[in-house]
Amino acid sequence: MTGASTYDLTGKRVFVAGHRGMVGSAVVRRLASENCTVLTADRRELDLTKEEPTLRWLAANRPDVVIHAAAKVGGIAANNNFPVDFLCDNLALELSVIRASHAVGVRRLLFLGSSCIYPKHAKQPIAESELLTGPLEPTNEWYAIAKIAGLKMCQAFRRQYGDDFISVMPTNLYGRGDNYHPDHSHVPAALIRRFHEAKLAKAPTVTVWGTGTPLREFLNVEDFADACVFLLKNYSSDLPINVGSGDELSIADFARTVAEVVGYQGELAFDTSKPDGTPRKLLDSSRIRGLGWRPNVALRAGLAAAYADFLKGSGRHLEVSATR
Ligand code: GFB
Repeated sequence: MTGASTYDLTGKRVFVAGHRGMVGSAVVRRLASENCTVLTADRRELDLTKEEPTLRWLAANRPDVVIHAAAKVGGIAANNNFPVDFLCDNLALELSVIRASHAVGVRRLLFLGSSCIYPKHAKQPIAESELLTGPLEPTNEWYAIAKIAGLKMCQAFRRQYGDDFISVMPTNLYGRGDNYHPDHSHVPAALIRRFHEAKLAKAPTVTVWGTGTPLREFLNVEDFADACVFLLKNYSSDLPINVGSGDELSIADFARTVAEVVGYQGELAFDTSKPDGTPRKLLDSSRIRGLGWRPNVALRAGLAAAYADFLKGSGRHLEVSATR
């Protein structure tokens, strides 16, 4: 069962929860080329972790579609250091947004998960069927448990009430609007910033966390936003669906690529006191490929665009952790 289905966004009201985050803002940009009305709520206007105000806001604004891109996110160190925030904030957001969406009769909801929902030693490339087949990676199990709960909520609402709620699992994302916090960001933003600062300081070495051996797959956020819109229009199933690029490389090779893009010519040093996280995380994206979607942005070109964005200062340089 592929989950192929068609839904027309023309004339629909689409609420993007978390529109200031890296993913939410990319989804808003992508939706601009659809013939729909995009709804957003400023964080000062609406706290999405609170169900009553969220319900009132949705009832007043009547979206047909909700894209739940609001989440507490961060890299391996942030996940490790703030387990309460990653577990509780994300659960609160899911309960509030998903239940309120059901209550006001939202027609379609797209929930964003993460590749870290899969077991640490999942079979590679990771098919959706690997979910809950083994223990999670300890550095991000709090976030993973919250995201698994979100996808289970979508399945539960679909089973009990027939709601058309779907879940999408992106691989590691990077791109415009990322969070460049030196300690709490994901590896692409962390290294763009570190290599840039080292280039300016003419520093002889740059430190990369861990052994450099973990393998990661990276997808540009503009491609991911395109996949989200594609799935809204073409996919309906209780099975989560993976979205990856197939661009897998070691963290050491990734760091060398970022250094080249930034123009840093010094040496790399690996700090093995820092965690590696899961050894490999390559998604099996054959289901979305089978529906006809393909990524467009090559890694080096995407990193060059992300670096240009960083230089413009449009990322979030100092926040403790990102979106919502
Ligand atoms: O991006 P990252 O934090 O995400 O780290 P995960 C990826 C790899 O890069 C790890 C290494 O092996 C890190 O040790 N790395 C090297 C660095 N230098 C750095 C650095 O300066 N900063 C960071 N952050 N990493 C996350 C989860 O895991 O994946 C999240 O913790 C989320 O919850 C995300 O699911 C997609 O791939 O390890």
